[in-house]
Amino acid sequence: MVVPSQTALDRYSVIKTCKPTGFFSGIPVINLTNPDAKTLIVEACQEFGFFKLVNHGVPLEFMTRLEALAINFFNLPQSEKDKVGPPDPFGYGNKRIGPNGDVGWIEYLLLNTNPQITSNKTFSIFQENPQIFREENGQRSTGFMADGLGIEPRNVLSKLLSDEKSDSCFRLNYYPPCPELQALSGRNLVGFGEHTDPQIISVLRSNNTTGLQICLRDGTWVSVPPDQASFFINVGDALQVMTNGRFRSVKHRVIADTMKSRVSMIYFGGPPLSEKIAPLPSVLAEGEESLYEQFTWCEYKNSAYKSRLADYRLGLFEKK
Ligand code: GA4
Repeated sequence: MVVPSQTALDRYSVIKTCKPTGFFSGIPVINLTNPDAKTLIVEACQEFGFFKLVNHGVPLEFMTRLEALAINFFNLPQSEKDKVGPPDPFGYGNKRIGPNGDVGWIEYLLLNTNPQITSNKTFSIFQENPQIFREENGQRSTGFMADGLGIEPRNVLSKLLSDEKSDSCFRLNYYPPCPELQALSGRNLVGFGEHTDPQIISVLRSNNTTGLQICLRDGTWVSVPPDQASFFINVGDALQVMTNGRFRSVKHRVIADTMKSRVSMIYFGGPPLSEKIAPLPSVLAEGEESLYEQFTWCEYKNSAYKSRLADYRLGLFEKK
């Protein structure tokens, strides 16, 4: 057994730990070619705010190639990586997440999906790829969501993601293994602390390493079995508001693995900055009022960047 030294422990001391939990077998799996897909997606978004997409049409080889590029980047000498950091908010980050003191056992690259905004050479390799996440998965899923909810027109959500002014971003996360700490305490390090995503939806693809956990309605945390061939979709805060609380913005977190590194890529689909975020009229029943004060995406994003990861960000916008 590896016995960790005091210095090794000091290195970890600011990062929270967490006991491993069992795999959850109840994650909804959606096959977009299934005629019931829209109904199943709506059910999944209401109950979990989360589902797994299979038969999405993106070849595994494409994802593996992208993953190899990401690993190449994270394997660069620290001094090279530091040249494209710190993230403000875009760029390379190491342990620090966001501007308000959150930390995790993670390295990452946060990119704007609009190439005009970040024109760095390191980033340009990845900048064409969010399109695959967005078009094949994000826009198709939101189309099914709108259909399932009976929203007219069907493209009202997906249009916000494809708008040339859409405020979306792409994130590459690298979670190194943490064997020393596990040996000492039987606990794992928290890679990315619990939070909800502020945007409309997030589309995630990871390698076959465990780590992602979601919080169920009753507050229990469960582990999502990894599947490198699939994509996972998260409902974000903006979509919770647009459905007047019918869809749940899912609380989730990532625990570092003891032995294997976890590599994930996530597209966060946000609307244009000036977009008003409010329940879609066709979602509301007769006489039903919005649960939230009206705000723009820009206002919500500014407020999110003043918060800590685990804060309940929608609370500030709920009607009293
Ligand atoms: C969570 C979802 C996305 O990863 C992200 C994150 C952002 C960041 O890492 O800079 C935030 C976090 C996320 C929510 C609250 C704020 C902003 C860190 C943080 C403490 C890129 C995003 O859009 O919001």
